[in-house]
Amino acid sequence: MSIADVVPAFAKLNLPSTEEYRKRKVALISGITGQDGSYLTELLLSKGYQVHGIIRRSSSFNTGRLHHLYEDQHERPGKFKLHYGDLSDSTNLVYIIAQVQPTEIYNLGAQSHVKVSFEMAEYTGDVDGLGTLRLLDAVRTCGLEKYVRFYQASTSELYGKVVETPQSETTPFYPRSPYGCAKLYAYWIVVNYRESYGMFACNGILFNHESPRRGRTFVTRKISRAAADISLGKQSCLYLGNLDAQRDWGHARDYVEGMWRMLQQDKPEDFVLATGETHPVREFVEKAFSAVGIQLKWTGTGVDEQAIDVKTGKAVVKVDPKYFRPAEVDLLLGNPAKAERVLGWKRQVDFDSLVKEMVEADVRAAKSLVEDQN
Ligand code: NDP
Ligand code: GDR
Repeated sequence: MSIADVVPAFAKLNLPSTEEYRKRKVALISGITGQDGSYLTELLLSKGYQVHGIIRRSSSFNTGRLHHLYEDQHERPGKFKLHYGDLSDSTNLVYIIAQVQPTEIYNLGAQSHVKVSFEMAEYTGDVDGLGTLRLLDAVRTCGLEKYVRFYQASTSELYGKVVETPQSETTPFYPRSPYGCAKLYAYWIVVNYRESYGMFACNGILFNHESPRRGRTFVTRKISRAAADISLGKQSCLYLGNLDAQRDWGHARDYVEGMWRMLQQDKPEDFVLATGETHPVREFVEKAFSAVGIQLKWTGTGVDEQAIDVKTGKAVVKVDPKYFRPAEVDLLLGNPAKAERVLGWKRQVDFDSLVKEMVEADVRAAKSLVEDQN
């Protein structure tokens, strides 16, 4: 029995066959204001989708990453719409889904910062874990479980403590943070709803992906901004936590293409998206500073480790233990073989190009800010 059988309002939705329904190409994105949301919106609009996004009410401006698209939509009305909502509000999710009647849902909304999740564990569990359940149940409440394709933003943080490398779809999970634990619940509820209700629901287990639109408190963007600002004399020193952590870093634009491909398959499956390379935080620092012409020399160990600008002799990178995490994920290295074979997906941007693009964008932004202030 579906909701349409018991609630008259839903019976009025008058749904066509699944084939007819899917021809409409209507996407709903939670987390549309984030890094991935903005790239995914660009991709889907370019493919002729009507794109709807869920945004949170905020006292400060939170649609900066979408600004260029929003302006453009005044020229092409009806292709892009934002709805106020929140993954903690079930009624609101039901209302949005009933209104939009999406063919594809991309659940990218999350409290996505691992370190913050130790401080806001319950909230992270609510939004990242139960929020996924709420969205899936909202689909069922609207009687759309056989109509909607569902993408879940799962993460390499599920692997956590190293059990094996490279990590693939069959590697056991061992999360190391409240964020990882919340995403573990989300991963399994997606699998469960797929198996229980025949939903087309997929987990994309994505390794770290970055871009000039990356949030400023994630390590790559924190480094690229600092390299830009230090080279322009606007900052003197960058303080970081664990320099030894190793990550498999790709470009966000490549990864949203993989998300879309997962929902175009004949059957729903889970996929790892990764580059198959890993690099320590320290190497990202070296390459970023080198991109602005600063060569570094490392001295000291542990909390006393620092990087000296070879030309000036000044310390430009230092360790601050306040950025250490109660439990760390030491090494992530993904195996994207299944995605390459089944989806025909492959990352396009390599590590060096990623670092260069991020640093150059931050140098441009810092210079234009200086010009604005003059
Ligand atoms: P961001 O942090 O840039 O974006 C998160 C988005 O979620 C923002 O739009 C944010 O809104 C929204 N959001 C936060 N809380 C809520 C809530 N309670 N209800 C509704 N929306 C909410 O993340 P990314 O774009 O980098 O990542 C997208 C998704 O992919 C996330 O789920 C993340 O956990 C996951 N992921 C990311 C990876 C990466 O390397 N980037 C790797 C693997 C998984 P607002 O702008 O208002 O804060
Ligand atoms: P991560 O990304 O935790 O992998 O989660 P983040 O960039 O925050 O950290 C990567 C590694 O760098 C170390 N580190 C620091 N991290 C931050 N943020 N700030 C610092 O100053 C710093 N110094 C060192 C961290 O300890 C860590 O080892 C990201 C998020 O996008 C998640 O949502 C996503 O699921 C995973 O990637 C895959």
